[in-house]
Amino acid sequence: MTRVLITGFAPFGGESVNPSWQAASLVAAEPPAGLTVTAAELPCVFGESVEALRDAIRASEPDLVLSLGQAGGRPGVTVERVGINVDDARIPDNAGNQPIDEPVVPGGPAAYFSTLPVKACVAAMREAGVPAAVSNTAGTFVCNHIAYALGHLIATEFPHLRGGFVHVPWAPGQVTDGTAPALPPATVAHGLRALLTAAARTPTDQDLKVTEGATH
Ligand code: PCA
Repeated sequence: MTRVLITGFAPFGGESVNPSWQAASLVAAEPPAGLTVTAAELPCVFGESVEALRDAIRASEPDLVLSLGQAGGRPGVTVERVGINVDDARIPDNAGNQPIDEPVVPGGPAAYFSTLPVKACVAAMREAGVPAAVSNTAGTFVCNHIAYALGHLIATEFPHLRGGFVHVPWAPGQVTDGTAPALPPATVAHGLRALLTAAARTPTDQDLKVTEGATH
């Protein structure tokens, strides 16, 4: 049995839901075969979110951590390749913090790569019929903060762990004016089950060698 911790974020930016937490809850309620899945909701707050992530890892002792966040405007589920050591907030977080060009971890490395097999994860979601792509930037807000902090926790405190970050699109109820793409959380959850199954059976150093390069 592979033990999985899946995290989603609380709503932020004045929204009433966050599809990352909706999808995380759905996966935990109906996990894929062979996996036990625990879900934890992280506050959308710099710093506090990292403490909540560390507490959830200690409590659930996972083999694999998948952290999710909302990326409004993206048309598919995006598997982040990298988290960078910078907080540069476009809007305040849920506690009113708005850091500009501060490190996530002072003195830490510039970046951490995902320790999930990102291309196998994308391929598995596509095979499940869910639009997916590799992303080379998680932005510079709280999601990147957690993508980087997860890499740092793995590098410094939980060396047996593998983990990575995935952004999910808006849910249909969040965009009703027809100008932006949306994906139901149930569809996202269906793709994430396939992603987790692939991640559990694919060692990170045996990821697929397939073209996913992008100009962004
Ligand atoms: N998305 C934000 C933070 C929380 C979330 O769900 C982001 O992309 O940084």
